[in-house]
Amino acid sequence: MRESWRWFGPGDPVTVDHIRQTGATDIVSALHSIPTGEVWSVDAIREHQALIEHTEPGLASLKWSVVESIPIHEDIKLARPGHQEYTNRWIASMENLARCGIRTICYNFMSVIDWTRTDLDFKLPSGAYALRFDQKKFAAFDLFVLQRNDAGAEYTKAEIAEARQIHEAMSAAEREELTRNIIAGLPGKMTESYGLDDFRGMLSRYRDVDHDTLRANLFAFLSPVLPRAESLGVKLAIHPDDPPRDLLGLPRVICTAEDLDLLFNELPSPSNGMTLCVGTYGSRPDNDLPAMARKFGSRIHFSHLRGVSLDSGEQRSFHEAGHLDSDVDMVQVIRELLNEEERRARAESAGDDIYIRPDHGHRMMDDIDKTVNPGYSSIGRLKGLAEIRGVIRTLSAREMETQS
Ligand code: DNO
Repeated sequence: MRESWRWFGPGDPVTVDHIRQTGATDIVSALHSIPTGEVWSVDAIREHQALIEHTEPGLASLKWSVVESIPIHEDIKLARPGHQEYTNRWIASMENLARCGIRTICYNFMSVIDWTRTDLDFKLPSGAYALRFDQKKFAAFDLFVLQRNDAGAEYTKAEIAEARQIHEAMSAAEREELTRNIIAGLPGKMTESYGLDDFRGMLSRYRDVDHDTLRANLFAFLSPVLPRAESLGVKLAIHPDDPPRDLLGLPRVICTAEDLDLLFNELPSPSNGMTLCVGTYGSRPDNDLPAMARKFGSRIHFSHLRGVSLDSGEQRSFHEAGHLDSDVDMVQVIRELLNEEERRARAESAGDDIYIRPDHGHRMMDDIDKTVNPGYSSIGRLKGLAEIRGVIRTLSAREMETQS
């Protein structure tokens, strides 16, 4: 298992030199300043790579091993006329990355919004802060801030009444903050930031796009991408939709084991892989994470290790829990990933390591008063990495014992 760490580039308050101190060996990064739909040139990739990989003598080196993510243009998701040109450009970026030795690429197929939370400062009993998705607040936004056409039909009368109360109790500043969190911005999102009107416009373009259509558009995108990826030795790792269900009337198609079955049955190329984002898949109670890790083992090229704790009443609401303290049995998930690596080693699939990263972390201790990217503070992630590393070492040592 290769320990990686996400770096957002030169503006990231957590620097490459800080990351080196965590003991992680690999970097997950992207060229966030290049607009969606433009090709990542070899020069731009090399420049970013040098920022990561240039190492002072005597220091441990880091390698940019995983891209998260090359964004996919909305025209591809909507299969609008001319979308093939955007697919060609996506392929050109992939080819340029491969030329620079970077061959694991995470991407997602979420429309209009990327990963979504309602609260960035949810206070935990420890005094640290976590990210949270609150279904009731989300409904308040959808129904009374956005006032989306047709939204009313998607909620029960009781839900609408509760959302109205929540909306009425919020100050103007709170409403603005909720709006900002949802439409403008979490770090690493692969979609544009919008004002409310543009946002409504973007949503309306999906009015006639149902699950089957969006899935067909995903498959149509992958059809020319996968053969090229295969010939370059590139592994694609689709990230699930977070949270894993329809939002704002948008269909979402990478949410469950059934969705993954459809994807891999349709396009069995070995380059067609996935990011096992434990926190995202774990945000719905019907996803059994250890079983998914076992079932899709050979498809997993990258894993985000974190977990959520679902609210006991409204199970569509959750907050991000400690890495080993969520509703998911993380030890069991890691055991499955180690088993998969064992299997690959026996099959001599050299170089087929699974990259893992501690995904998100609580904002805690010295980070509370610092400006950090929501979810991407250093101390909380370091705590997560340390816990995960302990599990990996312990399970690996036991495995060695049983073999000898
Ligand atoms: C959140 C992340 C997302 C993810 C992209 C993948 O922390 O998991 O930013 O990187 O959606 O394409």
